[in-house]
Amino acid sequence: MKNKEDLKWLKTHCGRMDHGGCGLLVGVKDGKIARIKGDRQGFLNEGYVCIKGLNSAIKLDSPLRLKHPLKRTGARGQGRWQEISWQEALGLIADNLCRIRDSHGARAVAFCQGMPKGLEHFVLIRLANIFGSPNVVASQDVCHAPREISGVHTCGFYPVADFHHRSELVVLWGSNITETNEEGEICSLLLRQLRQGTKLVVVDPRKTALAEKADLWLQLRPGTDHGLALGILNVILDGNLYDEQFVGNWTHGFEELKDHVASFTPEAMSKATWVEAEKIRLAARMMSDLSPMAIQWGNPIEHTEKTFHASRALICIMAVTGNLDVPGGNVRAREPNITALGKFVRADLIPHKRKEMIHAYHGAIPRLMTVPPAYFRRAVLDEDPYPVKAAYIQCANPMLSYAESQMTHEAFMKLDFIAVSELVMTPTASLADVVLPAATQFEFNDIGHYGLGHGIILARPKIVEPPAQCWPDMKILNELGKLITDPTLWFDDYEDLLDLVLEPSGLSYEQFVEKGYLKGQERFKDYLESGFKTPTGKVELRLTRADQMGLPPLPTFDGLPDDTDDEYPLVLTSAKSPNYLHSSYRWVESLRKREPGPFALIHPETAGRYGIKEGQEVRVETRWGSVRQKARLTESVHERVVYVSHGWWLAKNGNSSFDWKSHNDNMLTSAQRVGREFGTPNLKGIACRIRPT
Ligand SMILES: Nc1nc2c(c(=O)[nH]1)N[C@H]1C(S)=C(S)[C@@H](COP(=O)(O)OP(=O)(O)OC[C@H]3O[C@@H](n4cnc5c(=O)[nH]c(N)nc54)[C@H](O)[C@@H]3O)O[C@H]1N2
Ligand SMILES: Nc1nc2c(c(=O)[nH]1)N[C@H]1C(S)=C(S)[C@@H](COP(=O)(O)OP(=O)(O)OC[C@H]3O[C@@H](n4cnc5c(=O)[nH]c(N)nc54)[C@H](O)[C@@H]3O)O[C@H]1N2
Ligand code: SF4
Ligand SMILES: [Mo]
Repeated sequence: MKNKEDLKWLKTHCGRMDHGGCGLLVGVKDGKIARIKGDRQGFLNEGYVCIKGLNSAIKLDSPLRLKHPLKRTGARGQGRWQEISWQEALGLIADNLCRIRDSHGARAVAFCQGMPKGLEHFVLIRLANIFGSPNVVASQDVCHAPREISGVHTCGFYPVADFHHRSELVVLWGSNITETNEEGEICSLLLRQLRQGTKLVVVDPRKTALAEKADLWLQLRPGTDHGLALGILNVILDGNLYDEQFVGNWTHGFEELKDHVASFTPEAMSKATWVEAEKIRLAARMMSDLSPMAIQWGNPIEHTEKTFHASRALICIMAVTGNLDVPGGNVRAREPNITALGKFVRADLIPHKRKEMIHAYHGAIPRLMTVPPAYFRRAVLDEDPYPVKAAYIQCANPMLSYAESQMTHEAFMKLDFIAVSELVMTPTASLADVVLPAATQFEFNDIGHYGLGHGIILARPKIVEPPAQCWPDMKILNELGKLITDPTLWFDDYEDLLDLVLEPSGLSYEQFVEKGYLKGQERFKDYLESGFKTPTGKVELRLTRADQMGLPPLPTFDGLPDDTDDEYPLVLTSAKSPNYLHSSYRWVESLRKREPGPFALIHPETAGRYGIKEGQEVRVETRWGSVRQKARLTESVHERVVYVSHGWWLAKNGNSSFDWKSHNDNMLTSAQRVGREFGTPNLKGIACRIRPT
């Protein structure tokens, strides 16, 4: 145990272990991080810190970290590399990207990002825009675009749960924030409210810790969120349980929605969702009686091809119960006085982007600005709608994170050129032509939460030096930008990008660090003055521009994402691990000790039926593929539901080759059929079966 006195304590915010957000106190000794604890003054966390946060500095000293740029010498994926200088690495990338731009156009180069980790995501978009490629590929198809963009079309903004003001009711709809803390909705604020008497409804197929605490737990069939939301809407509208004044003054299409949901009775929806009709009625009554209500909506509503309907139906519930943009409800977070996203990413330089993005040719929803991975890979494999030949990838492991990993592999094997910026060698980096060693959290100055729509940005100042040859992604992109685009649009020092974000605030980065965070003005119900930012100025329960946009005008239930049958009688789903971020950090020993391998949650009755014992390895199969995981028997899941662990891969032969097939849940998913609006594949609610191996 280190003596407290030996340590120099510095303040920063956590990042890159999830969306980030917790204020941290970091104890440093001899240039190394020795301890981490939660900062009681943290605006979002009030001293809380999770297990990933506590372990987040250990990775910095891992012997597995990449320390030099690498050039592929053998065949793609063979694991033969040569160390090269940064100059040579950037030169190689520049030559190849420019060669492909000259022969196939800038749009043949894709810029790929995983979960946005910090400012690097927006610098990547800036680079793509200046380079002239409309194709920034991201996981938004299954992560936040459905919520955000359905919100923008329905009510003119992205309605986020407001935990900073008291709610009478919180509904955790497919969101397990004590374990995932998504987008900085840190659980400490919610837990405080629950202690103070806020009621809780949990919509989750699994009895989570919060479901145990809930006043009402709706254990739905995975992938039927749209059906459940419509059943609740039916009760609210049919029983006149809605906010008459708000509905009368501020909604468009109410009567049509009411007629439309008349057939989605609790009884009908109970069959589809497995939730008892009485519980659907009770949930609807609680949502109408208890005000303000905040719906904290999670990833699973975005993990089926029906996500547009699920997102729309939930926004309709927020609206008709009068909970949009009220304190303690679902609010439009006002941004602080900082540079607008469009200006930062130089959207002005690529006016044809909306028409030229790959997904525009697939009729995706307007305002979706990143390419869904399913459409990206079709462009590579089938040249549909046009060829894509190169990918620059940062902060992502698509071999694990995109649905249908086989398809990702085929696409990457076909690409003419791949560059990957990473911390360690991964299944994705192993397929690259050039691999760049990235600096990471604690090793450079960064800004957190920019562009997430929560009305706040967080200072993440550097705490320690990165290894000599590891560069922050922002620096890599700034230098690459000078080589492949107009150098006058880049900076001598990449840190000027931080100042560019802060410019309107009048603060330097150092002054921002002093403050810790910047928050937008706290204002509610702007619509009373200026209406909602939709074509009608009202919340569009029925979308007035639906026909024009080729979208369904009303949220509907047109069936399950996937049907079970005798061959595949069980239903597959998943949840994030509290110990890892997606496929990241399996190589951090302290985390690996906590969770050594992948496991599948199975109900004991079901396990018994298939002759499966606790801890035994099972094969989980869908119509698309099969994986092996260890059985963990638990009554917290329904008898017909199986949960698989997400994101597992293993390094073999001293880290020169990778097993990305045997345990990876995206071997069980398919990207062949996707929801047209967002290009979203089914990750949840997939028919499956199990057997002992
Ligand atoms: N089946 C299934 N698929 C899913 C999901 C699911 O629940 N089920 N979840 C989806 C969701 S919500 C998301 S957001 C995506 C996530 O998709 P990804 O973001 O691709 O997920 P990760 O596996 O975390 O990969 C991130 C990689 O970035 C690297 N990294 C970390 N820090 C840095 C850095 O500072 N610089 C660089 N260059 N690299 C860094 C890590 O080592 C890691 O390999 O996956 C989606 N895919
Ligand atoms: N520890 C950890 N934290 C993370 C991440 C991580 O990988 N690990 N990833 C980060 C990212 S990128 C994101 S987007 C967020 C996601 O954060 P969340 O939205 O909380 O994500 P999940 O854990 O996928 O799902 C939440 C809950 O949904 C339940 N669930 C499963 N299937 C269904 C279903 O069909 N319907 C409903 N209603 N519920 C279902 C699961 O049992 C789980 O309890 O977390 C972020 N934080
Ligand atoms: S909840 Fe997220 S931001 Fe907070 S310590 Fe954990 S990983 Fe970091
Ligand atoms: Mo995500």
